[in-house]
Amino acid sequence: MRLAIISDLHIGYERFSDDALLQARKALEAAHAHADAVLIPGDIFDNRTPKPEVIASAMRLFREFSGMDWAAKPAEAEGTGARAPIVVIPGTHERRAQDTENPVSLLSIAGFVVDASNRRATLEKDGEKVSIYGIAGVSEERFGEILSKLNPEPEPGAFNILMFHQSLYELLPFSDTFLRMEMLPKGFDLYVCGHIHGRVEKKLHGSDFLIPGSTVLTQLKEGEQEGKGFYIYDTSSRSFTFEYIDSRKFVLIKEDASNRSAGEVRKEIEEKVKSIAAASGSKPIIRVEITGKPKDGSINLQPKRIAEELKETAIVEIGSRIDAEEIGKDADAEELRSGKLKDISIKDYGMRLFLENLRKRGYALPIKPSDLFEVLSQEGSSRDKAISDAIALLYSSYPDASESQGSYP
Ligand SMILES: [Mn+2]
Repeated sequence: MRLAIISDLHIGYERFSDDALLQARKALEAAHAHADAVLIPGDIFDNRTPKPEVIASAMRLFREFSGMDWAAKPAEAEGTGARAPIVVIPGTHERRAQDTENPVSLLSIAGFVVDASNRRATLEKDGEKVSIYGIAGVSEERFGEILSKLNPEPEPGAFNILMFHQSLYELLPFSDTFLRMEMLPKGFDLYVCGHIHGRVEKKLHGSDFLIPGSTVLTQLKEGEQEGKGFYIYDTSSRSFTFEYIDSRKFVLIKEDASNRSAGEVRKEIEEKVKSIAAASGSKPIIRVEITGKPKDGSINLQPKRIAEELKETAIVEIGSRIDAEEIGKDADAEELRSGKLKDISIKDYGMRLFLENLRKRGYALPIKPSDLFEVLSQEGSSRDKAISDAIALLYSSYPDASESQGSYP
C-alpha cells in the first residue's frame, strides 16, 4: 500500500490563511494522484475552536477528497462510516478536554475521515491490511503516562504504524520531561509523527520514523527554506520518497552589518530581496537577520521602513539584532557563542531556559508554559505590558483550565 503522510496543515492559520488552505489542497491532490491512502498525524486545524468559516472550508476540502475513489478502504468491520482511507488524529492545536469534541472529531463525525484517536484504525487493499494505532496529541509531560495506559501493540498479520503528535527529547531537547524516542513501543513497522514543522527522517527500533513537517510556513526558521511537502511510504518495499508541493517560498537572509554604513546594509538587503522575488513564482516570505552594529549606529537601519518599502515585492520580516558582545559572560552566553546551539533559534533557546526555570520552581499554573512564554516575549512590548498580558492570560484561562490539566484519554 502506498501511504501519503501529510501533517500540520494548520487550516485557519491567520497569518497565511490562504496559503494554509491552498497548500493543504495541493498536498491532498498529489496524495490522491500517487497514493492509496492518507495519514494525517495532527494539526489539520490551527485552532481547537476554529470559526465556522474555517470549519466550513476544511469540511468542503475533506468532503471533496473523501468523495473520490481511493485504492484502499477503511475496514468495514470498524463501522466508522468513512468511505475514504484518510486516517487522522488531533494534534496539539486541536487538543481539548476529555469527552469534548474537537474540530478533527467533527470531520470524522461527518464521515470524511477516520479518527484514530487512542485506538486502532485499519485500512485494506487487495487483501493487504495496514493497521494504524493513533494517539491524540497531549502535553509532553503526559505523553509517557498516556502511552503506558494505552499500551499500543502491533496487530498480527498487518503492516503496523504508530501515529502520534508529540515532541521527543531527541528532536527538541527543551525539557527532561519530553519522552525519549527509545521509550516508544517496539514492534511497529513505521512510526509517524506530526508537530515538528520541518522534515525529520530517523530510524527507531529498526523501522523508519518519519515527520513530514507542515504544509504551510509558520515558524520562519532556517529549516523551512527547503520547501513543503509530504511523504509517500510504500509498505511493500518499505521505502519512502518526499514529494514537494508548490508552496510559498521562504528565504532567510543573514546580513552582517559590522563596519558598514546602515545605508549600505539597507541597499544590499533591498537588492537581495528583489532578486529572490524575481526568481520566485508568488510573493516570497523573506526573513532578514541582521547581526553586528553598523558604523553609524543600528538606529539608521530602520528595519520597519525597509519592510514597508518592499511590501509589493515580498513579505519581509526583519529580525532583531543580537549582539554577542552585549550578552553577559555567563555560561549560557558561552553556550550560545560556542555555537553549541546553532541549530535552534534564539527564541527556542529562550524558551528552553524559561521551561527549565519554571520546572525548578515547581510551576503548576493552568496555562501552558509555551503560551506564557509567547506573551512574555512579545516583540515591542514593555516589561509592564508583558506582565499585565500574562496576568490577563492567566485569568482568561481559568474557565477552561480543564483543557490544559484535564485528563486524557
Ligand atoms: Mn503544528
